[in-house]
Amino acid sequence: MLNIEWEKIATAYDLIISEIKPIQSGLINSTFKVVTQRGDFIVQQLNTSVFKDVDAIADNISKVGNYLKNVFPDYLFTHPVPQQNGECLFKQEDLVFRVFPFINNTHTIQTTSSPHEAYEAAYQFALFTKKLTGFPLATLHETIPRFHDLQLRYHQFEQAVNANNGIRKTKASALIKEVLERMDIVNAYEYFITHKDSKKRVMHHDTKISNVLFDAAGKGVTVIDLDTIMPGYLLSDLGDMLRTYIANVSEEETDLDVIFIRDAYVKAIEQGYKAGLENEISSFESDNFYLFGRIMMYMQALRFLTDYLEYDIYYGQNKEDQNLKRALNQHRLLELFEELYP
Ligand code: GN1
Ligand code: MG
Repeated sequence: MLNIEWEKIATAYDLIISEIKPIQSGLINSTFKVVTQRGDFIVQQLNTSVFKDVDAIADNISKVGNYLKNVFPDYLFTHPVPQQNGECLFKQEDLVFRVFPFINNTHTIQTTSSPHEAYEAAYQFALFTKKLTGFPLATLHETIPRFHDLQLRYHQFEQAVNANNGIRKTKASALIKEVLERMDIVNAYEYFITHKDSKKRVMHHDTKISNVLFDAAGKGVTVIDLDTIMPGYLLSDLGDMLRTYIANVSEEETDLDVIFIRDAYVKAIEQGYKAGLENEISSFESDNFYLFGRIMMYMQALRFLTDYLEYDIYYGQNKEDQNLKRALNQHRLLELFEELYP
């Protein structure tokens, strides 16, 4: 952990911080809950090697936030907190921070442990996209260019395979072979995105369960973690929910024999999403629901395996061969998913 100069952050945002608590929040950014004289806030440090253009992120969030404030004033959107000088991003040498209000009486969860939670989350992600139906899509930046482009991810994987001639390539050889052979999924992806009835919308692009706020009664309240809001296809959000909610274990599970798929969660995602998006979803998109899951499970296997071959520059590792193990997990999930939903 880099040295965070909390006093400077406190001054910039006019906060007197009395408590700082790190919050577990994924592989990329670092997040803290702080208690202050002005209430509780979330302080997030952006990972600038992943998010190279932090101003683009801030601009997207501000445009979407303003639109929602004007058109749907009742929609709960977590607007970033400005500093005293009006800027939202606080830059301290190489580090970049922003602050969000902590929404009282809400909490996040780390794992999906009932179909109800899956339904509520899917409903909230769909509602977010639905509310932004009239938003001018072309004004959004692509905060990570071609983020969920499966063709690109496949290509990056091939390059990583060709560039690595070390022990890791030997260790991963069986999986590399299997993964390289799945061009059928890349082709299905191409078919989907080039079809006349697939539509670009404002998508969240990181729909894991910990990016949803829940209230005490277990109802979804809103979605958070808005760095990757950008134009995209339904496959991104629906696919990543399938990837992250339907298994009984997380992507960190290393015993492949214990993984199974919970059908009730698959149904809950589909129903919750359709309820949130209402008539906005086309029958073509709806018919490709399972394809979205295959695409995102496969993409994540590719991304973890690419990172393994590139010595963990993106995801990091805190256990030996962790990214290989994650890739094996995602590949197993894909196999199980394809068996159940051919
Ligand atoms: C990253 O850090 P986190 O969990 O929010 C990644 C996602 C991956 C996920 C896999 C910007 O998200 O795309 O699916 O790890 N985010 C980025 O755990 O690359
Ligand atoms: Mg994230």
